[in-house]
Amino acid sequence: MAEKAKKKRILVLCALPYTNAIPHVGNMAGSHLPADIFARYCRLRGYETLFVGGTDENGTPTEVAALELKATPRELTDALYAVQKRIYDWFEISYDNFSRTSRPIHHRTTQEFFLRIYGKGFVSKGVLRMPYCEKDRLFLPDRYVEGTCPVCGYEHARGDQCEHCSSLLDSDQLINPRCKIDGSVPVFRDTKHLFLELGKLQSKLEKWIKSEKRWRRQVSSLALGWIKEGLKKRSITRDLKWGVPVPLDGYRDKVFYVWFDAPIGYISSTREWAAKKGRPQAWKRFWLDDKAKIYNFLGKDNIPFHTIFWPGMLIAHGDYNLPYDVVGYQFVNYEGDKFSKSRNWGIFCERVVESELRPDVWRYYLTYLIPETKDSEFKWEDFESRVNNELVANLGNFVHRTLTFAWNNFGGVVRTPKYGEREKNLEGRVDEQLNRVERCLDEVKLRDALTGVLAIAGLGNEYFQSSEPWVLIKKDRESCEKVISFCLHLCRKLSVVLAPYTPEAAGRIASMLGLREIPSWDEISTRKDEFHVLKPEILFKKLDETELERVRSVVTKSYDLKEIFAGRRTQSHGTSISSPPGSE
Ligand code: B3M
Ligand code: ZN
Repeated sequence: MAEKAKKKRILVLCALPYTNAIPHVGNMAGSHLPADIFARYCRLRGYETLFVGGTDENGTPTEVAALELKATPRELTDALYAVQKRIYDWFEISYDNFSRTSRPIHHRTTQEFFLRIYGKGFVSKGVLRMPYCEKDRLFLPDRYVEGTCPVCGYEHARGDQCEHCSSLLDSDQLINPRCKIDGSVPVFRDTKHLFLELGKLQSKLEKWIKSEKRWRRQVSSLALGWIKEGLKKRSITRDLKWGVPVPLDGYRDKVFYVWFDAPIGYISSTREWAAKKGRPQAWKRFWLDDKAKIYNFLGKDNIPFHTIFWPGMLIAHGDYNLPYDVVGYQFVNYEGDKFSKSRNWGIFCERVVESELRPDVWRYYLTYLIPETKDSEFKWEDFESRVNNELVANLGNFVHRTLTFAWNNFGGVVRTPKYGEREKNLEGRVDEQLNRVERCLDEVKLRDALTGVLAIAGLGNEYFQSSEPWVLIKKDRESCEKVISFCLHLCRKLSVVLAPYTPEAAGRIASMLGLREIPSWDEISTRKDEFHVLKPEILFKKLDETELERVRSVVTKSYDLKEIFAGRRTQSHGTSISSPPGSE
């Protein structure tokens, strides 16, 4: 069984954030964190695992942001890539490679990809009526334009997609279009473009989507909804300067549409990883060999692109693996409303790194917010109670009381005696929970799995409490050692199952248990002859009102992009984004 499990090959991909969209904790809980938990689990299982991502730096989103900051797209993305990278590092998101779609390897990969599908007849030429600003003498692509959604009537739909109903749009479909920058009404003019012939891919896509039984229902039903409407060709080029140039005569002054090149970023980031490893062909193990299973983690509004548009591109190309699971999530809200940077409503990652709370505390609570089947909501009251009642009073307490007892009463050295009926029964109940954790993690039900982890700590606490080792130590040292040994083995198990969620705490548990490292998943039930425990330290501190208020006042004030950008640009070597000039 273990041998077979080892042979799995898993590629974990997280949707590439736009460089200028510095994440809030909802973004963290809605893609990076679950992708990381899953990747860490796969590594613990001994699977051949690769987890890659990067920043999505091309096209309109970047041009618009740069324009607003009076910077070049290059300056902007250089500065903000560093900010983004630092945030994921702080949260211990264990990317094996975190690339940028502005890098040459990505340009090359995108152009090769395009030429291939063009050669196979999946790209057609055509003319688009695009909004054109007569004042600036420039075509206004997708995100420069907003208007009313023709599908649901939402008034702030973007030229490429309605954020409200997720419909994919072209800007000439918008009712009452207006320029996003100055609000003026654009005129429409013809311009030559290239199109992906999605219609030609419809039947293959439909067959594929219907055959994928493990997807969440909300993902399949959204995807099948688009199929039912009938797929139409979709433009893949834009009249912009910043992006991947189109390598085709007659179109060389254009760049690719950002949603065309961005998903190819998954491949180029894998290629970059392989090149950095000095094994330039190794990326093929994940993309060309169908033994590899690809898991895509993404938010709700990215679902159509990952179930239709990108798989359509992959089918057109013909060589690459399609996603095995499209783990599409719902939305995370904040205290009864949507997150909003402009209204300063939410918790912002560039401030969380200054919160002086361990990343694990955030990771723990954010795991509960992974919107697996429905929208979730960050609530401070809930944060406080989960941290204090679960992380501190259940998990932390069990580990701490066990280690402290072993340290104070056995000088840290605890042998493993023969266990009795009681321990064997309890072991059975623990194994049930372990199986549940494993099953849930395999199915990417990350929150349910964490509930199983807590249940194990709960069983440990019950056993410790009812065994009264503080009484036993005075009259029956041997029985007492049995209880503590059993609890230490439970702590060891916890260090394994906690590792995907709270990696730092899991590592500290292992090291306080005197282990060299966190055991692998296969060794979870191994019985050790004895433990040599180190002097225990508190695992997690209780959050009192004052501390909570302090944290809250730090993390709920976002820096605006201007401050962050200015802060980065002036510190050429600094890694800190903690004090952009003028923010104090
Ligand atoms: N950057 C959209 C987003 O951040 C886009 C994802 C690209 S994944 C290939 O929501
Ligand atoms: Zn809509």
